Amino acid sequence: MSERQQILIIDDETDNLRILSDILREQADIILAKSGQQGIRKAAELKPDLILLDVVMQGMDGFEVMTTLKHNAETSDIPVIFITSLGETHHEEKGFRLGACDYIQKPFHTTIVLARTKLHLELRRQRTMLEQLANIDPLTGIANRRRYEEVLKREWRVAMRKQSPVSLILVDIDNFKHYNDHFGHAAGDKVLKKVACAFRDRLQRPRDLVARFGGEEFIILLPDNDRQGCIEVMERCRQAIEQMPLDDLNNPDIRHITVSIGGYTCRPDTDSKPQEAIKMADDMLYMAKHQGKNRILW
Ligand code: GH3
Ligand code: MG
Ligand code: MG
Ligand code: MG
Repeated sequence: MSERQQILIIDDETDNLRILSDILREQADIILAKSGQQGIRKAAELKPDLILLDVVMQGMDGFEVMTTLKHNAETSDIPVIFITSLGETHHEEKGFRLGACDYIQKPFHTTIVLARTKLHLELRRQRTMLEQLANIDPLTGIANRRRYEEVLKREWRVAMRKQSPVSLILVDIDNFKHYNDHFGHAAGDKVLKKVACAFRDRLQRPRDLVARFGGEEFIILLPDNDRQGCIEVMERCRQAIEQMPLDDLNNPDIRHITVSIGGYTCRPDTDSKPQEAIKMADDMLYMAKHQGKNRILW
């Protein structure tokens, strides 16, 4: 994670924008906004790592900007430092109450601005790294089971509220032990990566999620997708793997692998639980294996 971070500076005075960007340019890439509205737009669009926010501004003031940022899920996580001429304790208290991570008074000292932005950028970097470690499967780069279950719980609640269907798909590679025994674990790992990419490429909607569920098992979540949509995705995934060439892995004996897939669609209500839906998909997968593998069942 050596890529440069981004700081968004929101201030209605051009001189302040210039001075601050001169100071901070070495630490990060700088984005400028000359009004609250513009700042909110750029924050949502560019998702900077840190925001420096003036309070007294023409039009929308910094406190209002902060409130808007915190109410938008896309920007609520971005750390914000107020940088303002309002120096009384109750102003500072208000800033922190609204969710600021720091408060710097104008006229500011360069060294203090630098030290504090550096600290918050570093915290941000560490947080991103922890989130990756907690949510991403290191081998395949897709979501892990922990992440899947978290998203499933959230989508389950949404589906209950909207009375919409949710589909779950469980995939298991056929005879993968044999593949490993034949070509070694490293070759098996490469196959797992290719399979993960293939599934990710086959999902179309932004809320669809594929995760590595365990060893050679994958799980797909299709929010707002009915049984017919689920069957289509299952068949698309099955065919994608069956047709996926493995020639580049230097295995002349086995050029293709196959998967078995179990699917389950339901309309979540107060009596049903996400874990039960996973179990239903798993039962379907088990039957697909028993019926001869390389097939889908729902
Ligand atoms: P089936 O068609 O019944 O699913 O047979 P299978 O051999 O795929 O199933 P089984 O559960 O017996 O074995 C799964 C194998 O997956 C065991 C292990 O060698 C392999 N596996 C699990 N995790 C990994 C991994 O991270 N890397 C590699 N290379 N292989 C893995
Ligand atoms: Mg101002
Ligand atoms: Mg298995
Ligand atoms: Mg298997």
